[in-house]
Amino acid sequence: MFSVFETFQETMEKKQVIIDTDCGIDDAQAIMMALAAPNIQIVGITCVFGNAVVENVCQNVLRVLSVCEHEGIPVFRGSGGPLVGAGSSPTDHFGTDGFGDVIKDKDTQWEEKIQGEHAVSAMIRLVTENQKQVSLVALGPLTNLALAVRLDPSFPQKLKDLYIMGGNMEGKGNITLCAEFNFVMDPESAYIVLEEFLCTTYIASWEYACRNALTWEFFEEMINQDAPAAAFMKKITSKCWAYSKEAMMNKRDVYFGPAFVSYDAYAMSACIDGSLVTEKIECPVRVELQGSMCRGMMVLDRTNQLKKNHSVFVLAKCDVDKLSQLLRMSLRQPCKK
Ligand SMILES: [Ca+2]
Repeated sequence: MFSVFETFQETMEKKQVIIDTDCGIDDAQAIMMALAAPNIQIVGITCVFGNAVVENVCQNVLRVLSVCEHEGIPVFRGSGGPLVGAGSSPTDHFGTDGFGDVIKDKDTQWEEKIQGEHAVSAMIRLVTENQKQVSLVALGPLTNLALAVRLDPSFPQKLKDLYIMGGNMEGKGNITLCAEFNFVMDPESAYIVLEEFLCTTYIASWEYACRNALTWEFFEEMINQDAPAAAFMKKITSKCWAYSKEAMMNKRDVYFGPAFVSYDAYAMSACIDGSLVTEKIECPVRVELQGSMCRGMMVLDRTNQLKKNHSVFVLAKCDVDKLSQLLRMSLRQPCKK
């Protein structure tokens, strides 16, 4: 016997989504959010280096799917480094394994659970099979996306739309003076994506996340819910300085004041519920590739000096109550979907 709500969920048309991720703690939160959303169908998760080496990223994604009992979603291994240069080693932002270095029972069979197809090929195939129906949510360095457009120049126009967590709108950096982590890890890929992906694009920048931050009290309430996903999130944030109220006091305080910010959740939440974004700026953008201070910085061209004929939506304000609700629900898993 189905309830009215369950019947509604089953008949509702779902939004198809590919998640491209460098799975650290906030990616896990964003993936869980998508898993919990009744209107979202994840058709594949593609992995990229970033918060950890790509092998760790793959394992982290598999673990999130296992905690939420969604092991059937295909996971693909993608780029292990940026287009240019050797790339820097992953930061200790979320520990060396991306999940706060607290997980001891490693899965030695993880490689058998990853699809044989490369992430970039899978991305192109899934989008070609379902043209104009797939939303791509990019939560890490944009290397896989840049490679996809090089392999198939029509890839962007086959997408329904693109959501990116990355870049900055006020020139405030979180890893270098002026640039945000995902863009800095592979500036050339970020440049290619913002020049060549002419599909509808939404960008959740570092400052957008910080300006729409939540409280540490909310964070405590969220991770202390009685569900396996909440317990998992509590565990991986337990020793991570980026989730330590005390450690972050001095860091984020400089620009934005003390608060809890789950970066990737901002891009994912915009994909799940567009009404959650209450203000956005429509303008062309470009990534700076030169310079000793600004390499990797995203620049907003609000006066049309670049003469580009493609604009993106840079997100500016969000409904934090709606965001809180999605975050809260994301940790009440596993649940029937
Ligand atoms: Ca990420």
